[in-house]
This record gives sequence, structure tokens and C-alpha cells, in this order.
Amino acid sequence: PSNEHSWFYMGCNGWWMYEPRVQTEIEEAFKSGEKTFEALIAGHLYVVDFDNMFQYRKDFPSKRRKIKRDLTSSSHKGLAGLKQE
Ligand code: V3L
Repeated sequence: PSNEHSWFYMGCNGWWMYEPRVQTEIEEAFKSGEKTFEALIAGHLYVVDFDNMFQYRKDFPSKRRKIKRDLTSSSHKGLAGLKQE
């Protein structure tokens, strides 16, 4: 099932899981073979680049974050900035 894998973006010292809505959108775009995807995250448009596997804010492209598609069970800091207990 598709929920065995999830999408993550890099924080300071570990990975964060994308929020569920964005998660679903990114997975759909990835599976349909698109090279990039634009997601609305916290009021800003972000570009997800599947070829280079990073994301960046569209109007502030210099700050890139690595992304990965990995097992949902893989180690991560939390969900979209909310720390895991
Ligand atoms: N989903 C949610 N928030 C995001 C995302 C995303 N895909 N991308 C960026 N932000 P930038 P530590 C992150 C937030 O890249 O302690 C974490 O979620 C980003 O939030 O310059 O460094 C944490 O909330 C940041 O607050 O556009 O690991 C926070 O950083 C802001 O957008 C601290 O995490 C600017 O990111």
C-alpha cells in the first residue's frame, strides 16, 4: 500500500514528515512522473523538485531543503514541525 512510504524534508539535524495533505499531493505528482510539483505550505508556494530531490520556497529559492521518499517507519523528528513525543 502507498502509505508504507512517506515524504520527508530536512530540518536542522533530521527529517520532518510532510503534513498528510501535502504528502498525498506529492505522492500523486511523483507517481504520475512529473519533474516538479508546487505545494501550498503554510501560506507559501513551495517547489518540490523530484529530479534533484529538494524543495524550496518559490519566492525565496536560495534556501533549499533536501527531501526523500522513504519508509513511513523511518526515523524522523516529527510531522511538519510538530515534534514527536
Ligand atoms: N512543511 C512544513 N513546514 C515547512 C516545510 C514543509 N514542507 N518547508 C519549510 N517549512 P524555508 P528544525 C521547518 C517551514 O525552507 O528545528 C520545520 O518544519 C520550516 O519549518 O526557509 O530546524 C520546523 O517547523 C521553516 O519554519 O522556506 O529541524 C522548523 O523548520 C519555514 O517554513 C525548524 O525545524 C521556512 O523554511
